[in-house]
Amino acid sequence: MYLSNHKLLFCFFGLSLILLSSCGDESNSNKKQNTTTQTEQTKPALVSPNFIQDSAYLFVQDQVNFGPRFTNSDGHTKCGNWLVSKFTAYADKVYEQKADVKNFDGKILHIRNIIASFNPDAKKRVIVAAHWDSRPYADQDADKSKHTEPILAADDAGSGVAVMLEMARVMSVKKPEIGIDLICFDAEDLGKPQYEDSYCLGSQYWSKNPHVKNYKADYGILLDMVGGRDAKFVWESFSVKYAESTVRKVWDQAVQLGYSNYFYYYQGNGITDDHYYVNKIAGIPMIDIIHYSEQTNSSFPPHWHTLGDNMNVIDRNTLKAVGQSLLEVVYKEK
Ligand code: AHN
Ligand code: ZN
Repeated sequence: MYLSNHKLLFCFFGLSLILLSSCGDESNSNKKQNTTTQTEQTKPALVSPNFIQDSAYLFVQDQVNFGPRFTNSDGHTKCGNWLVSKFTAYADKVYEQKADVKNFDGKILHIRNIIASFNPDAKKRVIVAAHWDSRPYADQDADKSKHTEPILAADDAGSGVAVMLEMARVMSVKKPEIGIDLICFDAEDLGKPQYEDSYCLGSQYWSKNPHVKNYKADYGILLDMVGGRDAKFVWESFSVKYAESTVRKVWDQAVQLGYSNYFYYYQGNGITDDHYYVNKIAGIPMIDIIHYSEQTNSSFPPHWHTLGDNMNVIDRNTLKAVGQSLLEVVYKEK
């Protein structure tokens, strides 16, 4: 009797355990389902096609494979030809703007601005731009003996152009409603701080001589060092001065897509970059998305203008955060 009671008790506990554990399973699976549903609900559906980060990464690598690409160099000519052929395959129309301009040292630079247009006849237009030339001297390198060596410029040129190439690839499959001009500015990065207006020679030229007569765009977005690991982007002050509504639009979109670890609502310094001349000379409101660092006096990332600006600093996730946010902004425009 005692034994059978024990047996009964055992059975009771055994059964309870099975019941309890199955209840637990059920509530767990309910929770899982709820979580899944919630994630699906809070993650906004994209109106734009997918920006493939591995593809963008390879576009950085492709450029770096040409070696240094500073204006007047052999790598520059080869990379320029490659860019024209890639953009010709993706865009409706490609313009090449060639000119001779003077460098701060008096030497003549053979510059080449490359413009890839989608829906060239659309009235509403948005510019996405980046410089494509690389700096001929690593004058910020910790090793002084390297200051006259040219850099590979994976980030400081390569990343912005790579984002534009991936945007072009995606837009060739499904066109946005508005007109888009992807502008690769030349000769941005040969300047010296002590010479006024010695940077951004390609954008200065384009702003005085746009690629089409009476060219107009609603706004522009400049990309500069948009591939670095853990990059932060803040509100660069010329962008805010000339195009605050565009800054807000891009940052809000990026945050909505979950990229608040890259895009910060923080007031930064003013940077004399291509957008400065497009704003001042061409009168087109243009913002600058540029890597901001708290670690350096320059506010640029530690690899800036050093031999360290190579593939090792590039992170696909940064390219994705910038590229998908821009696509989403562009595909929402009517
Ligand atoms: C200045 O240092 C004033 N402008 C730098 C713009 C730049 C160079 N962006 C990338 N490389
Ligand atoms: Zn630079």
